[in-house]
Amino acid sequence: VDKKREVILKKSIIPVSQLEASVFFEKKTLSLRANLLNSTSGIIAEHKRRSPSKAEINYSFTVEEVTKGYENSGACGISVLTDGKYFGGSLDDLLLARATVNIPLLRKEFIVDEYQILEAKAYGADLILLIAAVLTRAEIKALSEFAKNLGLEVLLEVHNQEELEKSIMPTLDMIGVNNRNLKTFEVSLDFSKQLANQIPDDFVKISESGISSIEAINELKPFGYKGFLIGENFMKTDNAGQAATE
Ligand code: IGP
Repeated sequence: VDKKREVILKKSIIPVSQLEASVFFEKKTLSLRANLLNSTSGIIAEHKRRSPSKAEINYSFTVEEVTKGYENSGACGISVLTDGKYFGGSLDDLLLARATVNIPLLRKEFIVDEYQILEAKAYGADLILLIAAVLTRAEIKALSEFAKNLGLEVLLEVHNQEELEKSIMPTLDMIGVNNRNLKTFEVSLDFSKQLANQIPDDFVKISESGISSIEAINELKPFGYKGFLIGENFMKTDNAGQAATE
């Protein structure tokens, strides 16, 4: 984490004062938590061009086409990958998404520093992701408090019981169980099923990754999941976006 932080701070050529001058600091953020609690679909659709587990998913659509399609299809929110190295995304993708849709936007990134949260806010995000696998409890606390103070919601991602136990704190809004093991890329809905009853009810539960059918969603709902984060299955279709309703 320290190494990654160094790299980020070296790259951070935009001064904090300039980020803070963004119009989005004035704008009230949209609540994904509220949308998930009020929705029956619970779909959070992701913009993802490629990934470490799948070299290429889709490069043939613009961010605007994909995100407009997601919004029109009734998604509760959209996740935008901004990591360039592994996912081919950028902060510009987030900004283009913000200019296109009026539903909550998640900055999907490996966040290790407050600077990245300021960027998220400056480029129009409504919520951020924190990944328990790469952060200590103290880091999760500091970063989530920082985000909440900017009016951003916080989605914490866990993959096992240990990560969940170390992370529970009131500054989190939603807890997502990643069905994909980030080290082995093994995917199983069982991860969501096994952890479900250990997530306190104060947090909205989201199941992430490897969801490719309505049957999968119907299987997860009885475990209390309100949100379903879906990337590849939508992006790989010829009509990314439209697919979200089918
Ligand atoms: C989406 P999928 O299998 O539907 O494309 O997965 C999303 O859950 C996945 O992209 C993801 C992710 C992450 C990416 C979950 N957690 C952390 C990068 C970093």
